Amino acid sequence: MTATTDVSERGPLALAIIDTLVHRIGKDERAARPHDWLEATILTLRNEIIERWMESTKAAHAAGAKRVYYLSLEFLIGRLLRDTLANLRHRDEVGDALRQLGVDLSAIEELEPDAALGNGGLGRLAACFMESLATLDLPAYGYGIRYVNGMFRQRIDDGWQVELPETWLAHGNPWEFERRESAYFVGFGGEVTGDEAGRVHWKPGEAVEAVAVDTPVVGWRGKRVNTLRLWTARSLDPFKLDAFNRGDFEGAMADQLRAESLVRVLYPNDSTAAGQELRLRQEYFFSSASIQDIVRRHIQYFGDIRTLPDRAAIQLNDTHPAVAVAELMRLLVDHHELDMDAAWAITRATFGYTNHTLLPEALESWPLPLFERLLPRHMQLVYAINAKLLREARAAEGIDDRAIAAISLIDEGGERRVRMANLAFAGAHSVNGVAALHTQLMKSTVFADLHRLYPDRINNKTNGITPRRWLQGCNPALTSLIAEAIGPDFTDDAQKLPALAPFAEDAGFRERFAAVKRANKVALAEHVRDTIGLRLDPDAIFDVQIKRIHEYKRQLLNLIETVALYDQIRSHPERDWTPRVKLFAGKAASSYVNAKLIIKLANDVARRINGDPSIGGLLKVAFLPNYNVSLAERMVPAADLSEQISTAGMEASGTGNMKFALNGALTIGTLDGANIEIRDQVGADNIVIFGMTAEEVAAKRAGGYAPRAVIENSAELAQAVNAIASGVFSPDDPNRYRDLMNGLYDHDWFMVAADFDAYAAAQREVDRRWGDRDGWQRSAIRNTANMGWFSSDRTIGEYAREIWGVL
Ligand code: 26V
Repeated sequence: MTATTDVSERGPLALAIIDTLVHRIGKDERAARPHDWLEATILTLRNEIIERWMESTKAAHAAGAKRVYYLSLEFLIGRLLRDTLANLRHRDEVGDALRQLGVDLSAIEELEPDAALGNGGLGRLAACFMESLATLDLPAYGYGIRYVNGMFRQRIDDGWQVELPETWLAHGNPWEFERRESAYFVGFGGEVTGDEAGRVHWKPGEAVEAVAVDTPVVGWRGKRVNTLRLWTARSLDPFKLDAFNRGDFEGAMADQLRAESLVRVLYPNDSTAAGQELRLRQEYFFSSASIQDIVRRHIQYFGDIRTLPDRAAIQLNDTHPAVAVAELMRLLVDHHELDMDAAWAITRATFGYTNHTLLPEALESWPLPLFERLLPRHMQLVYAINAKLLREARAAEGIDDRAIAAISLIDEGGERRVRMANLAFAGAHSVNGVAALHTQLMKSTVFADLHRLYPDRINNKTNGITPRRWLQGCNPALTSLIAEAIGPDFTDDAQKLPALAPFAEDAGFRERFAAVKRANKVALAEHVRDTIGLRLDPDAIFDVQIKRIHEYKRQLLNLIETVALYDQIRSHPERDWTPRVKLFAGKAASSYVNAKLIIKLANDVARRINGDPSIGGLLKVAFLPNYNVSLAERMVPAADLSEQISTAGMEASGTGNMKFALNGALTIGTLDGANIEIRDQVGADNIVIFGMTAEEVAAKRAGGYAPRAVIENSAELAQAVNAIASGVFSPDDPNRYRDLMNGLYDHDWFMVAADFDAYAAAQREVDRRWGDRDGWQRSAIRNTANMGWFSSDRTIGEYAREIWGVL
């Protein structure tokens, strides 16, 4: 890219970008590469943000405002440039300035790496929440870890997933500010002693320094700029000069390496990752630094630690930061010399806890000896808290020994373990689920006994998504069309979207709505052709399942149904089949063997079906590599059908389901998580629901489920399962899927067989609806019109009023 336009036509913004390029990056415009333009643009934009950022902080300080602190080990932000420009209403101006310099803004936006500091839904939710907090003008900080390597990059080699390190910081990160002055000691291990005055002293055996790195978060219309504060680690004595001078270069670096290992990598959310020492170290590292920072700010502004709950609300994003409960207790008791009861009252009034999963393997607990070795003082405090908790429990009515054992912070069954969910529950005044069904299940299953003891604590906050990224940003054509129909007010308040509903009856509007979808499909088809060399028919149904690969999410159900459909088309080519494109994307945790095998199956099925000329292109299957936020932003606007087919009771909420429906896709889904509330909003006629309810799943499990009989009773299912098991899709290794398919016969934990016939019938219902073109478009429009409620602005409003007391 070189400047081609007349230099005299350059406006002040273009000149500012050139100035940044020369003085900050050290290049002239002829030498500048596209990445240099990206960096110069971000750095120039940052200058504008900084002033608003400082204003936001000053105003909150002056008002003595209560601040919200969102503690999360994951923030799946994706790219920032496009959304930041859009929120500042600055995109056209910056686009013009760059054009004067011969640079294409969209092209450099595509060069920005995704900040992939999260696994999936939980991390993306944290990112949507940060944007909504700024949009609602609430003073808030996100706290997390600045991982050097975020979520791995996925390559597909011969159909198999290969994990490559993700290097989002390779070109530096122009968004961030390192705050060397905001640094804290974080200790591990060592010993605890007491003095004559009864004070307790913890002398850690090792310590690292946590250093703050801040990223600005700009709300809609730039109203407010909040801070995402991610911690990086430094050794206290980064370079032991004496060792170096003796020639012991490795010894000199060892401490630094140990510190760096803390922030090196994001843990995958699979069961093998659970219980690893480095993970607990990460959890304590970022919780301790964050709590120290919050307490320091409170003392600096307000002087008295006892008013903390009036000025700070700390939300725990799952149990990953639950050790923060013990850390705040430690600071209150050991440093601020409060007694246990006073400290406990402050702690409970300050924390809220959000649960994001009921899967038993994801409920964190730490072997007691490990917890004690790493955090000896916190162990004592956990015992002390537990004593209080169990005293309260014993005094309550109807709590027997079994309930006491379930409530205890210590799991005594087998190897003793510290239960982080119980600690978070006990240490918070609010405990919330993320969709109505999930919250109900929290009360009746995992937290049943704690709920009986504290019946007012559990509450629901159904998840949401930011419409700035997930409608306006990713689907500008649909945004313009909606604005033409109902005016632009919906961009300030997504709950105005229902005004679009009457347009479902307007034939002209339906055509334009369909044309936008088709253009998005053409764009995605081009991307698919460029990345995996497959040609897609944009007039086929684009049927999309994109999410982490997990057995409970049942990509396997979709694949088996795909095989059954393929078989049907081959057997009955004369029937009036609906052309379909099955699109998959998602990452499997590297040690999750079945998940990786499911990716291989998707690719094997794709190769066979896409290469079979006898089905006349009626069915195509594609697995798109390296699913991330940016790929989702391409796929969501192009989907006709959204696959949300988890085993009922297992998906806490889902948020992908919301993104698709907002962009006019119909959902095929089970009555699980937020699907239920989506049905309530869009209307049962505009969604395709199938399968067992959570209650039916539980009853079937309890009653002894026999999948073999189910498979043998369904000709279509048996045919598909046997074809996969016998190697029809893996002639190079006919046994590749034998065990996976035998698992369906033997136990079928996720009830793929039990739901198969209902799912296949639901897919034929989708075909039928697609055949009624007007009916489909009506439904699509009603989906968009009725999804405003799922804006994360609504969700954050509820947290703010009902948990944090800040609205
Ligand atoms: C668990 C573990 C355990 C082992 C160590 C690493 C690790 C990392 C994350 C997790 C928890 C995963 C929980 C989660 O992502 N839940 C998802 O949260 C979404 C937002 O609320 C929700 O929409 C999804 O349904 C839910 O699966």
